[in-house]
Amino acid sequence: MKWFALLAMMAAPLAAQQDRLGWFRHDKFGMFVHFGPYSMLAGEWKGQRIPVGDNAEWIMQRFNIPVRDYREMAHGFNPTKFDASAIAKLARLAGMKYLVVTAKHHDGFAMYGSRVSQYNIVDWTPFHRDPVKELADACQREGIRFCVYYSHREDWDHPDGYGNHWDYDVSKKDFPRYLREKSLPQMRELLTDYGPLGLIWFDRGIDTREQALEFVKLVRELQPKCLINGRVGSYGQDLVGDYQNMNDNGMPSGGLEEYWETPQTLNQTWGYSRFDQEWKTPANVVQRLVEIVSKGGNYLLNIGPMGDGTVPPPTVAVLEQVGAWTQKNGESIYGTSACPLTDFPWGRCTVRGDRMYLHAFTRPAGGVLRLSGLKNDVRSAYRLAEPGQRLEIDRKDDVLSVTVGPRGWDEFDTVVVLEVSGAPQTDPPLVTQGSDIPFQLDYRLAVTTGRAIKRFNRDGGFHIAKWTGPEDACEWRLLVSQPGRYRVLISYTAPRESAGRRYAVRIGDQSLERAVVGTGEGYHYREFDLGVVELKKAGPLTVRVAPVSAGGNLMYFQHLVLRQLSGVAVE
Ligand code: FHN
Repeated sequence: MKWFALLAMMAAPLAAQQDRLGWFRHDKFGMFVHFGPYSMLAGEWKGQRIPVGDNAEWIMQRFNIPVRDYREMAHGFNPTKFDASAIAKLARLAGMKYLVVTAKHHDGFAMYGSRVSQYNIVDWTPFHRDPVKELADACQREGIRFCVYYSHREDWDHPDGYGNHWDYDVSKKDFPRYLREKSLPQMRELLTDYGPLGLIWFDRGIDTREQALEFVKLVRELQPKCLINGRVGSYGQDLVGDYQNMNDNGMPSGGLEEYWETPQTLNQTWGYSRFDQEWKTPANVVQRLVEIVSKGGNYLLNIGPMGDGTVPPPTVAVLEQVGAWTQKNGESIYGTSACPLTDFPWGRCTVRGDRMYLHAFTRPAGGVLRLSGLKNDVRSAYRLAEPGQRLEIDRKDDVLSVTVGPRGWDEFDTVVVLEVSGAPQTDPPLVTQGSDIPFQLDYRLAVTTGRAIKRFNRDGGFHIAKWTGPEDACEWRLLVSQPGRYRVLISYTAPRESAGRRYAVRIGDQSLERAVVGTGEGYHYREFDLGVVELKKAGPLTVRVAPVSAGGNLMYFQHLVLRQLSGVAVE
């Protein structure tokens, strides 16, 4: 085979994935709906309460409710006030563009008319309606992309599903049988009977990569355009789905180079709890949305309808106010991307082509927004709410000041548009030195080259991965102000297959070459001492880490530390 044919073959799945991701990257904001028989319990079982801060939809597991009793309770589930149109409309008004509903959560109860299991809302309850179908239709009417959540591993009802240790003998479980008899067939139903799905939201991972790939295969076969979230695969392994999920309510510190979404609650639980009244404010929701988008991700914000199907009034109130903001400021959110400039004292920034959207969460003294590090010329500035009114721009040295003035500030977030020459350009970050603080070179400050990529590690941490050859590297620019001898420490995790791979740490003109030490499965980072180098003079210095030769993934790199040694006698 010719090399270009091989290259094209390798690039094809990636291109298809990027194509599938198009709408998702654009839409940014989705509604998560956690709804099931647990909603009726509202956080309480026989006088025992789920504490606020804990997940009310986990009530069956938390109180080890026997399957028999939970099933009996579910017989009475009759959410007559469930109104799919109202929910889809609320999502649209809030500015949400996709909706993900729990078709089956960990309790094993199907919220749709499943033929695979009678334990579903149509056959098992007096309600006899199919909320998943009703939501699919309502979303279509409202122009919202319809998606389903499916708990593919965890199932506390099925004798072979994962998680129920109080009714079933765990040692006797036949997990492949659960997959064969329930999980995969139900997935097939959802992919067949509910029209085109935007995405399937799997949860809590699965034991092996092969099992995850069975779900991926089914989705690709039945709905090739449907996205698959990151949690389809086992935690602690590389991404099997189309994009990464942060951990629940997770907010990365920024700079990820893979597309991601963060699922977040509006109070402290996913399923409804009558005890949890800790609602986020509309300002907080808007600012989270902006922060997530400014870091290059999507915000999937949850609602938990009550047992009768009603959406809790505080949820409606918050989302309506969020909607008032998104309706006016949508241009600064949808279809935008992460901003290379971060860490402003007043807020955040999103980008679309040659426009930068400065989001001011607070009003700085004098009504002036200041930023530094932008290399482009700035053509004009105006508030998004008042495009005809140009704002005064001033540039001194590296600092750009935009005077917004005393009026026109938004309570949640004031958006100022900067029209600049071309896509915003900045210099790579310069790592400077404090007196006795070591250089801490992490993923955030690194500039990656080749295939090396900054990723979420699915345990809530971040690292650099996917570096397989010498051209895949990460680099930092340092400004040395204290020449001297420095101890070099590297922190990483490396599965068995990476052990023995050689890598080089180049610090100016000195190079340290070492072999990767295996650290086992999962992300338990370990620090290794690489020895001592001498930084001979003050001034700029480049540090680079890269594999020495081609092979599999080098390691999951966390950071490099350069710690100055005091005194003369070292090593
Ligand atoms: O266990 C679930 C939880 O109930 C909820 O569905 C969240 C949503 O992201 N996912 C799991 C925990 O990560």
